[in-house]
Amino acid sequence: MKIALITGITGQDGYFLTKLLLEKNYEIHGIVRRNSQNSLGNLDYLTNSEKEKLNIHWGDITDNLFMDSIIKKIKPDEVYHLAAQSFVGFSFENPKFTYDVNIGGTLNVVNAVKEYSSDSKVYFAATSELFGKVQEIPQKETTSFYPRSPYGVSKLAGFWTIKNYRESYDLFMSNGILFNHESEMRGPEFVTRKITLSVAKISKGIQECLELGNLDAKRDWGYAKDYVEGMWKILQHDEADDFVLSTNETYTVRNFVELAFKFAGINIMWEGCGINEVGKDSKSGKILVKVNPAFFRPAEVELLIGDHSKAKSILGWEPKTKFEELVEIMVKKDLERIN
Ligand code: NAP
Ligand code: G4F
Repeated sequence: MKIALITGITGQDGYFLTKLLLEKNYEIHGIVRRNSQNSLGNLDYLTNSEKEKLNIHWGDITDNLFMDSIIKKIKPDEVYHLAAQSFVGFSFENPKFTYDVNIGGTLNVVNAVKEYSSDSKVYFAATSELFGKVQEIPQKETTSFYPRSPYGVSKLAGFWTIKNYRESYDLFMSNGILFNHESEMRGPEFVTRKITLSVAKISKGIQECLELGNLDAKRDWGYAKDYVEGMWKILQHDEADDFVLSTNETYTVRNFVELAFKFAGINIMWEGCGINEVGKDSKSGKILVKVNPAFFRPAEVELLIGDHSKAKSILGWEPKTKFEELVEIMVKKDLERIN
């Protein structure tokens, strides 16, 4: 039985990766930060029998003594390092905290592996935010990086730490440069889930309006369940390397809003421009979407569109879920939850 350690197991990807590795019969260890409710986050959506199979270790990746002792004790075959302060908007307000977790925490993970379990394979959750102000369209492994936020800069340090440890100490450490991937388990502050939750509430009459920032930002949005399969494939490959995982399609926030309302039976009509633009219910004329500059970012990533051909040819990985299906899954689940 293979042993896996997942940092960030309570997050969106942690949930789907746990389900995948349970299916593959792994012994799973997960790191969970202590919180006052003893909450296991998204893991609470697992069945009791799934939960009973997990080995939870309470601790924080910024604690190097904790990371050393865990790695020394478990000696995992595979480490999926997903834990991070992952919200770009928050990173502008809390850059130091973001650097401490995303850079310091990553260093603790890889250094513990180097010192105490050098046969472990490590997956690092890098990101399309590395491309930021894009230098090439579409973005692939060879595209130059230009991060646009403290989050992006912190992940760039993580990316190079992985590469540097791989080259310096002959360790199996790989970067997954993943484009946005969403799901019904996505945190409510990310734009996709914010939209689908609001659409569900608005359609049930318990929310008046959805306030958003930049409606024209373009993202390459896939389904998280498909992407954790790619993470696993990256660690099954016979050599450590860096891979882009993406859908190779891009849509605006505005497209996401229109489609999400459509799945709730509402047709959105846009009027006005800039911060005065509004989205109205085409039947009733009621304003359902407004622009609120509080959600603009000091520096924006305007366009992301990936090229996953390396992952396709080397790993045989391809996303299965199309944009429309993703939006439908998320809206349906939020309608179900609100009901
Ligand atoms: P997420 O839902 O925000 O999950 C982040 C996880 O990290 C949570 O389990 C969180 O625990 C944990 N964590 C944060 N700080 C920690 C600390 N100091 N010690 C221990 N655990 C800590 O993120 P996600 O969407 O699953 O993404 C997983 C990873 O992929 C992240 O590194 C993210 O930056 C990266 N990524 C995500 C995407 C995407 O589109 N989803 C794309 C590219 C890269 P709590 O539950 O206690 O907060
Ligand atoms: O959903 P977002 O907050 O995701 P963002 O910034 O693309 O970051 C996510 O994907 C990255 C991969 O590229 C990950 F590395 C990262 O951890 C995270 O998972 O914002 C998406 C876009 C942005 O352009 C933002 O300005 O939506 C725009 N937006 C417009 N109104 C909004 C809002 N974003 C949020 N969160 N809230 C709004 O009201």
